[in-house]
Amino acid sequence: MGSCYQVTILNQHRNFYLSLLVRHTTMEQDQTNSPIKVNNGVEQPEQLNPAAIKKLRDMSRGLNDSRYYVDGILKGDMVILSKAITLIESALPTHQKIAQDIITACLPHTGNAIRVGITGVPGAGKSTFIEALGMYLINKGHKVAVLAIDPSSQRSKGSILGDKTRMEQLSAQPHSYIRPSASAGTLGGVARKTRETLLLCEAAGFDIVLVETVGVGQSEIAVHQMVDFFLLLMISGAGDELQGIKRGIMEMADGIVINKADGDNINRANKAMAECKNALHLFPPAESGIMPEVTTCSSLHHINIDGVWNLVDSYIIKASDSGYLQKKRNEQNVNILRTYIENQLSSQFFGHEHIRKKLPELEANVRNNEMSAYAAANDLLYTFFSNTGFVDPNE
Ligand SMILES: Nc1nc2c(ncn2[C@@H]2O[C@H](COP(=O)(O)OP(=O)(O)OP(=O)(O)O)[C@@H](O)[C@H]2O)c(=O)[nH]1
Ligand SMILES: [Mg+2]
Repeated sequence: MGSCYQVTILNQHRNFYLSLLVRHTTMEQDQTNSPIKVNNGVEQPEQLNPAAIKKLRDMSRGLNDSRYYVDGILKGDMVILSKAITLIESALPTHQKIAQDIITACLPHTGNAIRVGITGVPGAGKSTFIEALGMYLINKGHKVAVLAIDPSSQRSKGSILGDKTRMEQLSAQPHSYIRPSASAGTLGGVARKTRETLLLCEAAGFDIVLVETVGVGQSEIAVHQMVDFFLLLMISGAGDELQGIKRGIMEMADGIVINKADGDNINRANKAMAECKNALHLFPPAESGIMPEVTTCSSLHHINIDGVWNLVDSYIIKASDSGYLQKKRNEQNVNILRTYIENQLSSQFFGHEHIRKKLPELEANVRNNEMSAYAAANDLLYTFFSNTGFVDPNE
């Protein structure tokens, strides 16, 4: 019974307060007459996690709005540039799609940089040289981007980070941008990503792009196909047979620099320079019509870095005056198209389940002379094309 009584009292109280509340709200907010003291509103805490909301917004922006990236890149925003390069490097089809949109929109703003490829045997001093040349160019008022092609899986992330510490001064400069190589993959894939990164760097206002090859063999060809000037860095005394540098690579070079010309190494460096000059005379004339120059420098002690740059610069002037530079870039574009098609066809062909099943048997037949190579190839090609339509790699 007692509890019933309590409930009635409570209800009476509640009704009384409710009527006061109604009166109060109809009193046109006249607080002086209000029997209830009105406190200032207390802000409600956020119901949603702002960090998560921002992340979602960024994600949807990332996936939908290439404009966000393009605007940022054209303003020279390095953070946005880095994010866009990460999309280029991503294997996710949605990321690839937006990356291609970004590149297409940036294309009209590319082509304004001098593109220099740098190659040389391991330990020739490429990273040290890039640090010295980069600092020299920054001091001359340039904006310098440094990229690398490294398709080899042997090189760990650690040594790429090592490169960054070797470029300590350069990486601290606001007008420099150093991007280590895209993670290991096929050379074709890594080269494409580096080339696309190069284009975005140009759109972001970098007027000199240095591309270091840190692989061996084929990566030189990949770099050669994306630069205006291909520089071969050599050292003296590392063997008579031109340090295992293949003749083909020397032939590709637009200029050769003998590095580490310092201390008691200067004489040897000069001797190596003379040998190189002689060797170059034996090569057929370069397609550019410009004879490759040879010089020496010390990257460690910053000796003759300006001389090396003059060599690059005078080549660029001659090649653009003759129209060769434009022709070379146009050809490079077409080469990229062809190489990309070849890579796609090849990976789709050899990756196809029917081919993977059939190939070992036909290879064995060919090996044992039971079938001609052409017949086996045609059999496989027929199998492939009769079982496939075009597969968009971005789908
Ligand atoms: N004396 C002297 N040593 C140099 C010079 N340039 C580079 N070195 C040294 O040579 C070594 C190799 O230099 P790196 O710049 O790492 O050579 P790299 O070609 O980038 O080497 P990888 O990235 O391994 O292919 C380092 O110990 C440098 O300090 C130079 O001009 N003179
Ligand atoms: Mg290096």
